Amino acid sequence: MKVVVLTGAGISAESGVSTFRDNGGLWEDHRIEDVATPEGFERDPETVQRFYDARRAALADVVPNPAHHALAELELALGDGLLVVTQNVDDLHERAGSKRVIHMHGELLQALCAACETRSPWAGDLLGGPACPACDAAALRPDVVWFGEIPYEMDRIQSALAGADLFVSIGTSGAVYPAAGFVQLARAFGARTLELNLEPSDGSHFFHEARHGRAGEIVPGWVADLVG
Ligand code: BV8
Repeated sequence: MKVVVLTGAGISAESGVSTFRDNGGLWEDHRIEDVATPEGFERDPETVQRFYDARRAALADVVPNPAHHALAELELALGDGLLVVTQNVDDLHERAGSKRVIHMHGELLQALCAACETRSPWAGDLLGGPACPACDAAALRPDVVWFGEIPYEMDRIQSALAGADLFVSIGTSGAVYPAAGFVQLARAFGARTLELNLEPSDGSHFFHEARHGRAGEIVPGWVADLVG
């Protein structure tokens, strides 16, 4: 069986990672367009670097929750029959043991050099302009996909959706494209579609089935039903 799982901020909520839209459109007290757009970075790089430095540092204080662990167990059962596509930039899937993960919106623990485009693992701060490990330029930015930028590995994701028997969306509001359109693509290729979310998302009507509740509770239950 080929399963594609899309995850969003809701799967990390119970680990203590704040979601984007649960506090009235403000995100860590910033407007998204001020901190998650190239224009915002151009306008005020220090604020954006500080915003991502704080989120990168906060990863040390959070741990995977039962939903992340359930997906890692599902990968043990399905092997390359499971692909996790995450919109999240945290490393909680990997810390729970998932190996087959695509970070379509990048990762907090990587830095991207605006001069040579090399991506380097990065655990510290980027404020203050440290040198790029590859080209030495002081041109490092967070390796995350901002609004208006092209998500990573779209070809690989689209071919996985085309071959999926089952598409499951976990903890996402269905507000941001192209991720929010994956359910329609999967369904058009004949996949069954299931939404696991705290409450109906913007795209709920596209799904064959939905289970609502906290990811830490409903995801382990769904995995147990699937692989027994
Ligand atoms: C692109 C990385 C072209 C940074 C992020 C007009 C109409 C349609 C589209 C557009 C438009 N104008 C512009 C666009 C395109 C734009 C877009 O979609 N804008 C939206 C706002 C309208 N998209 C882009 O620009 C993308 N690029 O389109 O390029 C292209 C496309 C295809 C191919 C080639 C070229 C790039 C978008 C990426 C932006 N970067 N993040 C960072 O993280 O710092 S977006 C960010 O918000 C996240 O990554 C995530 O993707 C997104 C949505 O957040 P969610 O994960 O869904 O979280 P949210 O808070 O919204 O919801 C949480 C959900 O969990 C809720 O439903 C809640 O109920 C639930 N929940 C809460 N607690 C729990 C829970 N569920 C279970 N258990 C719980 N405990």
